[in-house]
Amino acid sequence: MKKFLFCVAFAASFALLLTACGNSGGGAPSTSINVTITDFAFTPNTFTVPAGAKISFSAVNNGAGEHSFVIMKLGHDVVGHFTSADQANVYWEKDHIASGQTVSDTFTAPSDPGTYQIVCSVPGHFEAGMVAKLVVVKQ
Ligand SMILES: [Cu+2]
Repeated sequence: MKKFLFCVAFAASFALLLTACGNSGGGAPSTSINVTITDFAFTPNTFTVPAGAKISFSAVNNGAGEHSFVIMKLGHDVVGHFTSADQANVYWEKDHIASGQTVSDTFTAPSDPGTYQIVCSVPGHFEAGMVAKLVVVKQ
């Protein structure tokens, strides 16, 4: 019986994992980012883009509060809290995305391949788990 329960739990977590992977957007590089923002998450939470490409960005805020989408420079990950020092190391951001708002913009993907941290800079939101990844790959 114990073994059976373990198998059920394993299958359930595997299904969750598959779902997460399907939603991750972490596969082939794309020149568009379409993100749904909620309190307190980015969905998907991994975006793969080609280095140096022009990226179309679209975000909808389905949360109750204001949020932001902030890409940090390579090697400048936020630790603990988003601070004014972090603000100086922002690669690109779309901030003041109000509740219920849909915003569109464009930006040029970084030319250096690597994994860039994405955060929400509203106080307390990074701490609440609003973190994602921008994976930049060579074209
Ligand atoms: Cu936020």
